[in-house]
Amino acid sequence: MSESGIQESDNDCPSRRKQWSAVGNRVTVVLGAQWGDEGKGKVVDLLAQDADMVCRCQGGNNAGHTVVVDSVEYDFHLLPSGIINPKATAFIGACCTQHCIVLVSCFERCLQGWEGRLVISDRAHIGKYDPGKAVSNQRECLSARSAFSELCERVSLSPSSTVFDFHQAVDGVQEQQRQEQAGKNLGTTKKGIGPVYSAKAARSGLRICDLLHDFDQFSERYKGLAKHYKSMYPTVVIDVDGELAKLKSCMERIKPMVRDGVHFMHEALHGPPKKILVEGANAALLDIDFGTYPFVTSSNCTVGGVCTGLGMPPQNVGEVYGVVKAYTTRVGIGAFPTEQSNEIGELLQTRGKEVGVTTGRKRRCGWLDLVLVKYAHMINGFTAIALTKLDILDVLPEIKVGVVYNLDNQPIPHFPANQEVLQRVEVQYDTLPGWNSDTSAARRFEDLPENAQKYVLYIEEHLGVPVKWIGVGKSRESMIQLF
Ligand code: 2SA
Ligand code: GDP
Ligand code: MG
Repeated sequence: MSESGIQESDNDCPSRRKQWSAVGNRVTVVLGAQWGDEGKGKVVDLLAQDADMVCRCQGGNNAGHTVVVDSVEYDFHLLPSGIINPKATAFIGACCTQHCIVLVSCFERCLQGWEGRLVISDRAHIGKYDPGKAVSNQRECLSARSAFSELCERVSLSPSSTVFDFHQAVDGVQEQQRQEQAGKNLGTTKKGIGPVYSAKAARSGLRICDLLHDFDQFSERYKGLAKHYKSMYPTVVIDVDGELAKLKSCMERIKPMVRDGVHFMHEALHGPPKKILVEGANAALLDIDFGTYPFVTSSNCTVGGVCTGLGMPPQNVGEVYGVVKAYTTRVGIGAFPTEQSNEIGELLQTRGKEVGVTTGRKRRCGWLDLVLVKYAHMINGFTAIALTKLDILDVLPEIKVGVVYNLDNQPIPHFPANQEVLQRVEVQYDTLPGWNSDTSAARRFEDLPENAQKYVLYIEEHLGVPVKWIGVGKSRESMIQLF
C-alpha cells in the first residue's frame, strides 16, 4: 500500500509481484480441432510416456480414443489414454460424466494397486450404472491389464446382467422423438451424455460426492430423478431398487479413489515439478457453445473446458496442441461443407478405416477444411499442431483444401453459427498436387515426398501455427516430430 492507502500497481513493486505470482506447473493440453477422431489418443499416448499425471476434463464414454502400441490396439472411452504409462496417475475431473462405478469395479478386479493410480473428482456427475457396459469396460480393462502384464482370472462382469439405465434409455427415446417430430435426430452415441449434462444444468444431477456422503439422501434424490424421467418418458423402464442396490455395493470400492478434485489439482500444480497432460474428448466443432449447434455434444471441448473441467486457473495452461486430421471426418448428423459423398469420400473412409470407436458407425469423409480449423484455432489458441493420417492421402493424384466459404457468391469472413447457413455455404478450394507414394515408413520430415512436405507447409502457412508432428500410420512410431 502507498501512503495514500491506494494499492500499488505491479509495476511499482516488481519484487512483490514476483513473490506472489508463482504460477506453478503448467498443463499440456491435447484438443481435437475438427469433429473428433483426429487421433487424439495417439498424440496423448506419445506425450504420456513420461507424464506424471494424465487427466480427462470433460465428456463421458461417448468418446473413443485409439492407441496402438506394439501392434495391440487399445480403445479408451472414459479413462485417459495416457493410463497406458504405468507410472502416470489418472485423474477424472469434475466436468466428466461417469459410469465409473462399473469401470472402477472392473479395474479393481483386474489391476493390483489400481486405486493408487486413479483419482476421481468428487464433483463429477454420475452418468449411469450399467453393467451391460461391462463388455466394453472389460475391453478397456483387459487392454490396460495386458499392458501392465498383470493377469487376473476374475474379470467376470456378466454382459447378460444388464440393468436398465435411464440416462442412456432417455437419450435413445429423445433421439426417436427428434426423428418423429422434426424428421431429424442429432446422431448421438446414445450413451446418455445429453441427459446427464441436462440434469447437471437443471441442478438435479447426482454427483460422486452425493453417492459417498449419505446413501439414504442419495437414494431419495435418485428416486426423484427417476420419477422425473418416468413422467417425461413413460416408456422408459427403470429398475430403481436394483440399480440402487448395485450403487450401494460399489460405493465402498470407489471411495479410495475419490478426492476433492480442486484440492488435488491445486496440489499437483503447486507441488514439485510434474508433467501433467490433459486429454480433450470430442472436439472444437462438437463443443456445446462453439460447435455446430445443435449437432454437438453436451460439454465444452475447447480450451475453456480444461479450466472448468479440472477446476484450475487459466495461467496454468501451457502448451495447447490441436490435433488435425489431414482430411475431415464427421460421425453423426449435421452440416459438413467439405464432405465428399462420392468416390473420394469412400476412398478416405475405406483407407482411413473411418468407423466410430464407440458405436461402430461409418464416419462421413471429406477434404480438409481450413476455414473450420482456423475457427478452432481462434477459440483454442493452438501453440502447435499434430497433423495426423497424412498417409491416408498417399494414393491421391491431387488434394483439395477448403480455404474460403462463399455465401450467395460472396466470401464470408467468419465461420457461421447458424446451421442452415452452414448448410448453404459453398466452399472455395485450393488444389495441391498429390505425391502418389507411400509415406508410412517416413520418420523425418525430409523422408516425405516433396509434395507431401508442401502440403504440410501449406497448412502451417495458412493457419499460422507450426506443425509439430505428422502422423503417417497408426502406431506410436509412425509419427514424425518436427521440433
Ligand atoms: P453425444 O453422444 O450426445 O455426445 O453425441 C452428440 C454429437 O457428438 C458426436 N460425438 C462424436 N463424434 C466423433 N467421435 C466420437 N466418439 C466416437 C469415436 C464416436 C462413435 O471415437 O468414434 O463411435 O460413433 C463422438 N462422440 C460424440 C456425435 O456423433 C453427435 O454428433
Ligand atoms: P480420437 O478420438 O481423436 O482419439 O481418434 P480415434 O481413435 O477415434 O480415431 C483415429 C483413428 O485413426 C484410430 O483408429 C487411430 O489408430 C488412427 N490413426 C491415428 N493417427 C493415425 C495416422 O497418422 N495414420 C493412420 N493411418 N491412422 C492413424
Ligand atoms: Mg474417437
